[in-house]
Amino acid sequence: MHRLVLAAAAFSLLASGAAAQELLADADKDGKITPKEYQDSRRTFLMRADSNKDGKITPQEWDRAAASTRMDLEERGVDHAGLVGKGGWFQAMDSNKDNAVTAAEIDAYTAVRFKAHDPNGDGVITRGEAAQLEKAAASKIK
Ligand SMILES: [Ca+2]
Ligand SMILES: [Ca+2]
Ligand SMILES: [Ca+2]
Repeated sequence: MHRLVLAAAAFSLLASGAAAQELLADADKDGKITPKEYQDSRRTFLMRADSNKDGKITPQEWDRAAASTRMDLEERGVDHAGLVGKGGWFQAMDSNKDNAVTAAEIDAYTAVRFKAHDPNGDGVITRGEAAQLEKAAASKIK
């Protein structure tokens, strides 16, 4: 059990659509993730890459953050750790193509992703939906 929890926590560091991280987004622990919870959690996680705190993530900052996350996950023996930060996320989030990602761009991006994670469109992601997403993400990554 302990092992499983640890693996889930490590997996949550992955910048992917994995269910573990969606569930950690559930700040008030009511079993449902609202758009605000999802966006807050993703923004907080991703903006940690902004090492000089100027409000913008540059490709260099992104690569550094992804590399340290990869190293951390590899140490813990997490599968697919080498894929962290390589999924074209930076380009996808940089909507105005100025080669920097801001908190506002992250919010815009996660608003769209949230809808994709809420297949029945009731405005919240439930644990059941998150579990389905995990399966879908796992089959895509292989
Ligand atoms: Ca909640
Ligand atoms: Ca920066
Ligand atoms: Ca930008």
